[in-house]
Amino acid sequence: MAENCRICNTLLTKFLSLGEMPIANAFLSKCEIDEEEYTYELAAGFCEDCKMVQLLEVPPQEKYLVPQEDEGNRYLYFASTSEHMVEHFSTFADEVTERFLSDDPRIVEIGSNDGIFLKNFSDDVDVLGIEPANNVAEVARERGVESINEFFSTDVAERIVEEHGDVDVVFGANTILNIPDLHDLMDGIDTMIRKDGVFVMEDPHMLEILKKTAFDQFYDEHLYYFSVASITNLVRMYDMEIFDVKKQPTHGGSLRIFIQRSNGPYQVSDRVRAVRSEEERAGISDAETYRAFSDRVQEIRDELLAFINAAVDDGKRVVGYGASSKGNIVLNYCSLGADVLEYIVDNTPAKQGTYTPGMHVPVVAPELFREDYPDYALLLAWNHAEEIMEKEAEFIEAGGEFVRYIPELEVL
Ligand code: DWN
Repeated sequence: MAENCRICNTLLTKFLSLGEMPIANAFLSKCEIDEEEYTYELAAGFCEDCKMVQLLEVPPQEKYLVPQEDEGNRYLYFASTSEHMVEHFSTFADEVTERFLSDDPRIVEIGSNDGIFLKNFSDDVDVLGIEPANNVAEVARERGVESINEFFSTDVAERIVEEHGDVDVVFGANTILNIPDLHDLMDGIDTMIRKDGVFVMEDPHMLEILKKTAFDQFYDEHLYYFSVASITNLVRMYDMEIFDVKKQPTHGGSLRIFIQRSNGPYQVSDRVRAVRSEEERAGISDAETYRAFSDRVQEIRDELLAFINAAVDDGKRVVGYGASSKGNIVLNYCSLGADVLEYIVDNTPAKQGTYTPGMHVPVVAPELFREDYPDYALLLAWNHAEEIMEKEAEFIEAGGEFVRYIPELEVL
């Protein structure tokens, strides 16, 4: 378990432990549920020097990118399962085309998943996805997105520049936080982007995690929880700077951060200072803020358990909605199993018919939910609440109720 910051080597201040956890995305087949599952201590620390919030123990990536018998590996998250996310990346592709592409346009995406972003560019733009999950990259290729099956590294960056040339834009959405060695990442970015090139990263924003007490963002895949404060310190080590930031509603509150070489062509937007000030007012640089966060996490658990136990005692039927990685953290941290949650609804075919890691709640298709509505549906994918509630309007009309626990317990 790391005691020192992976960015600047300062001793970390541990502030959160959610106990022994299975891998959040390691859904099990029926014959696997009797086997022992890999677990680790899910704990996080804060660096009082460079302000980076990070996981203390980093489980091996093969635990969620599961090796397959026929070689390769398999990952169970397909970004295009959400129509809102499809729209979100299409809009950003338009912005990239307008703001950042040169006459010899070239884009690389780190963690390109099923091609949700890169598929939006016209044929005259040279796009390349880097996606370590074989099954997910295959879907991207079917959509016409050239994808290489590797983890990003400086070596990969050098090869890309040799084979394709340097690039206008490197983008990573919900991926940069997964990369253990951010120094190697930054070396790779430095290798790939042109003199006037940009690096854009988009990940859950630590400010929003604090505001919403979104403790379920902490899990094995998410090694870092970024802020303008921490990323400013990281990119400065590579003679780069943040020139713009844009808040995004996705994944519970994300921040899109635009980075260029120091004194690059883009003027530094006022938004950078505004978000940085907001972070400071919220105590992002103060260890006490994180200790208070940890206390609020326990309060949410107590309230959620009290609600579910009362509902079950009252003879109500409760299910989960959205077999998200985040949901599995909540189920395990609160010990919510199949004795209280009948099943979890999910529209990802690869998850249907499996059991959740640790608590072994069965995952079913939405059709089963619609056949015989329960009383309550716990929004385990609370970040998609609007989209899910739109799709399941009939459940609400039939008297069913959605329940959310982030930012606080609420029957919707
Ligand atoms: O950071 C990550 C994000 C981007 O995706 C990864 N580490 C892994 C994954 O996290 P997650 O599993 O918590 O993501 P979501 O998007 O919150 O998962 C939502 C789940 O809900 C998916 O399994 C799909 C499902 N879903 C559904 O059943 N009906 C989603 C929508 C929108 C729906 O209408």
